[in-house]
Amino acid sequence: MSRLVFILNGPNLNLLGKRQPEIYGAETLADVERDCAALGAELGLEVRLLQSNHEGQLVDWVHEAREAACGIVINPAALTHTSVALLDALNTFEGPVVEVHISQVHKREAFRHHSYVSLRADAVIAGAGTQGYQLGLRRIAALVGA
Ligand code: DHK
Repeated sequence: MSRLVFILNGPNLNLLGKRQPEIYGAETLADVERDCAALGAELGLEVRLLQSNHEGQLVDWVHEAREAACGIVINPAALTHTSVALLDALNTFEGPVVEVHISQVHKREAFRHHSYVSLRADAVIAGAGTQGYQLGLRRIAALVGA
């Protein structure tokens, strides 16, 4: 079995650390990548962190994950609330999927309360800050028996 976990990130998360730090915190996506790589090494998992502002690119990465990855941690960002295409792509992936939101979306605007991706996700983590990615990785490890 593959030991690779894809950590996928949607629109605007390239600005993590600079964008609304009062909501999303001061850590950057590079910090998230470093921390997840270190945790992955402990858990015996390799991680590949990817970010795109484009829905189709995220769909393509989910298709790649079908061949390459044992699990997916995904923060779809705004696509959470809009993207049937991403949901359909994730429905073609056989391994575990954990959905992560840095902020506690249920304390925010009503339009953030609905997630298409949650119809597929095996676990959903919201409001744990960037630590949510590591929690997601630990859950993938448990589900794949790493
Ligand atoms: C990130 C975003 O960019 C928003 O569009 C989502 C999510 C919430 C987050 O909390 O990580 O609504």
